[in-house]
Amino acid sequence: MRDDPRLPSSPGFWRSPVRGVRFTAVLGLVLLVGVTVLFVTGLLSYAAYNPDLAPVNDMTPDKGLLGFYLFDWPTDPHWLYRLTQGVHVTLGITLIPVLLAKLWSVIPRLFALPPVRSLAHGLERLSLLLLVGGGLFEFVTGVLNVQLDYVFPGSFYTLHFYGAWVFFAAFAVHVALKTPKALRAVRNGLDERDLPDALESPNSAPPTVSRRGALWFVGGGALLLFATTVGRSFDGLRRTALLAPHGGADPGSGPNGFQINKTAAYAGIDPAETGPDVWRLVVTGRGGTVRLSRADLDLLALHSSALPIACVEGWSTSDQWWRGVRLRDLAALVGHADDPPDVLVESLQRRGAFRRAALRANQVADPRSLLALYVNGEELSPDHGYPARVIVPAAPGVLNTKWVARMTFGDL
Ligand SMILES: Nc1nc2c(c(=O)[nH]1)N[C@H]1C(S)=C(S)[C@@H](COP(=O)(O)O)O[C@H]1N2
Ligand SMILES: [Mo]
Repeated sequence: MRDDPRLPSSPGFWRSPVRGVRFTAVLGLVLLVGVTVLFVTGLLSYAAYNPDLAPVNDMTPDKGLLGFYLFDWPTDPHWLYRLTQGVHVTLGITLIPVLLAKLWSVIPRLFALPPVRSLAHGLERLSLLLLVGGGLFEFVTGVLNVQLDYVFPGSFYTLHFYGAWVFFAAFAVHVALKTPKALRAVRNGLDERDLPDALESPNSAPPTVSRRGALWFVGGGALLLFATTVGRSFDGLRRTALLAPHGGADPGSGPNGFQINKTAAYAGIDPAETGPDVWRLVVTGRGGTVRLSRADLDLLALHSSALPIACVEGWSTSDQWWRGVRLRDLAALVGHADDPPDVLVESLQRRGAFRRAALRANQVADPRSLLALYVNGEELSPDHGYPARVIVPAAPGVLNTKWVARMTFGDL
């Protein structure tokens, strides 16, 4: 039965002459580097949310030991998150053809009989289940989140974070077991017909493409995805990002003409609530509470900083020219003059995960961190957060709360 070529358990069933140890090894080595970068930049993205700071930022409560590595996310360089998250999302999308080709190349193994030859073999197969399942899960959840705009509201972080650890644990086992062989294979030191579990078909069909051609095909696919994705992170190239989600708000042109995540209408901001007679910013600290109108804010010392918006979805803008009140000056107004503490920022928005965010003391203290009133020389547009929004260097977009109504310093 093992050799009945009508059954997928027979090596003769799989007839592509492209399959072989070398083909698999090249793809595997690309993934070794690529997936490691994805894992590291993903963990950095999680750290950038400041999940240890306050429950409102903690997108994965009960992370337990998996949060062991968290550190104070810095404010320098100011494009840090733009870089790490741009790499994470762009590389993740680019690697899709490589992942699929790698899985395709080893499919015969999935059906090989007997399913378990020894304890060690059984354990290896179990790790493969986690590897393949975890890998597909990470790529699928990541792509869905980026392309479909939060299909798992609130739970994406939890799913993607736990999935990453499962995937990477299995990946590390797999790498330890396979890398020596993969390296030998690409250096040509391996004749796979000598191996007990060769990938090469004993019954191969006439070739329609060479192995090298097949690798070029995979690489070309990856390059095409890269070319139609990378523009998300560069203003001038935005229109080349054919794979970026379309149909969202058109930012138009002019000073406020840069990417909009959620519009004021989507967030349920009623223009009547932001008018000069109604809107007040309520700032609280150990020294008490002050209520400021937009005109009051204009009378405080205004400062400028050039900072980008960089979203977890991988897109970012170039630096915009923001003008507003320094967060540390607002802290000083309510009794935190020398040593600004953490702050909880709350929006007028009533529903949605991003209506509140906590910032760490180092972010409050940075002189470039603003409660912005203007951008590129003009009043903030409603969609960019009028009457006031937070902007902090190097932070993920979600920490840059729009339509701010309340700020509470200290005691988070
Ligand atoms: N109140 C509120 N603030 C918010 C959001 C939101 O949904 N509600 N989205 C955040 C996210 S995820 C990003 S990326 C930035 C986008 O800012 P922009 O729309 O001005 O580009 O705003 C942030 N501030
Ligand atoms: Mo975002």
